[in-house]
Amino acid sequence: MGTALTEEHIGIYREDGLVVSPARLDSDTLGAMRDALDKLLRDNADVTPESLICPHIPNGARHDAAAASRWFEFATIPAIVDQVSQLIGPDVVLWGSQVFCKPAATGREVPWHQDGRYWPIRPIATCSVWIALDDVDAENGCMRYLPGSHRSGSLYRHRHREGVNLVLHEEVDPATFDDSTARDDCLEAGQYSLHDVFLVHGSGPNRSARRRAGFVIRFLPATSLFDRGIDERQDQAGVSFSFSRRPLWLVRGQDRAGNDFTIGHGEDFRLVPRLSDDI
Ligand SMILES: O=C(O)CCC(=O)C(=O)O
Repeated sequence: MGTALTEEHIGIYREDGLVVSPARLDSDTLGAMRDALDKLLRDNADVTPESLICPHIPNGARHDAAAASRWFEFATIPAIVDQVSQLIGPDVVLWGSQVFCKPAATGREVPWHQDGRYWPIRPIATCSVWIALDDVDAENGCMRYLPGSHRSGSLYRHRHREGVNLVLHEEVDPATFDDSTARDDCLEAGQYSLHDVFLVHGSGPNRSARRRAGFVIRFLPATSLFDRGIDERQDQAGVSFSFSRRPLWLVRGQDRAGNDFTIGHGEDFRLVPRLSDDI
């Protein structure tokens, strides 16, 4: 760890919308994350593993403060936050995280989408860090992306798509883009990539005999507002939630947009799918 992004990496991020970090997790940290993942999966065996939302936040008895604080440590690894601030500026807010774990053979598809379609952040801005907890490649459903699709800084038309084998139900209308330039974000366990909020990306189902797990950390520049007034309910693989009580942490610099860092802290937090959940 500890390797800063070079000008070349930053250039790739600006040009393509995604860059693989030159750093990787050391083996102790990777081992600790994989152990934490095993526990998370055991404790939430009734929740779709493709959509384990915000393990860095306590979730009552089944995901207590001790378990959450491990994930919070993972979500705020200083070398990773340093790289994020190289990309989005000195004022950085941790606002979300998610485990996308696709079991062998049955793991679901994530349709082509832009993250900005889903989130109440204005102006829309986020850098997501996708950490591979397993080796991920085309066979086990690694993330795929359309290089440069973020550059317009706008959202493409999305359409609703039904299906039990989908993690998300909004996808970029296939008529609006050409996926012939798609690239696979192949990573070894412990490597990670960083991607822009407007990047068109998704992933295929896991048809292999290997699990495909990733831990994603979401950061916004503190020049954007996490706007709790935009309270659209979200539905991911059967997990329904809203963002209204989501706790935020300022992890670098100063807030410049009037974000509220008190809401949601120290409250019970539920990961299980219940329509009344506010996470
Ligand atoms: O893990 C995946 O396949 C999708 C991840 C994703 O959409 C994201 O991190 O924004």
